[in-house]
Amino acid sequence: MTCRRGALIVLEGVDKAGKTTQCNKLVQALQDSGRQTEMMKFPERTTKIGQLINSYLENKSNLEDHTVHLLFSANRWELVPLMKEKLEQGINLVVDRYAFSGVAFTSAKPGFSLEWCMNPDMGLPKPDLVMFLQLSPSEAAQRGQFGTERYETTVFQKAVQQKFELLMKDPSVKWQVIDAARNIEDVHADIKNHSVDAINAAENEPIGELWK
Ligand code: 2DT
Repeated sequence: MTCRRGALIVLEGVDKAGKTTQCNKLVQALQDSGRQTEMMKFPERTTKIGQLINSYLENKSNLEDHTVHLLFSANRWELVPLMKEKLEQGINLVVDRYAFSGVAFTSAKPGFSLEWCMNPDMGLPKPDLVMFLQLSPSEAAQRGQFGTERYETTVFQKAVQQKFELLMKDPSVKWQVIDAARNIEDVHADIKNHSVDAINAAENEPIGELWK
């Protein structure tokens, strides 16, 4: 039998929705059930491009808005060979943010169309499932203060949420909205069920191309 490929599973959502916690729990649960699984996150701050992005996010440098958008995209493209290699080896990838964050965050800035923002990410490996952790701005506020990085303000996060809602209307992507206002274990159980379904469905399908 030929090796079954791994699934590409993405978690998206606004800040404070619990993405990173849930990614970690999902990876652990899938590994515990005997499925080879690894976690990735974007931006991946350790590469040369990632270091430029990190310095920008920490407000240690300024970059022109189009430029930083393209750097975020390049940061995904530079990891595509590795991602494909893992998926082809049968390893599932659980990814904390992907092109959807890229488009939602840049298009929340004045003067950026959704279309312009999507262009550089067209053709990336297409996720088999994108879960959007839904949390209202008031619920997010109850989870404490935002951090000090760029973009961590209520006004900007609301604009980002609206852009995610537009992206979720695209039927070419398999979106699943997850109610992130529940307790960690309930959210996790939901995410795990959807992920197992996606892994089973992906086995026999080739890796798709995003937005193409
Ligand atoms: P973390 O706090 O999850 O490290 O995110 N962002 C992210 C973009 O503006 N464009 C992108 O393509 C991606 C992946 C979202 C860091 C911040 O970077 C934003 C929050």
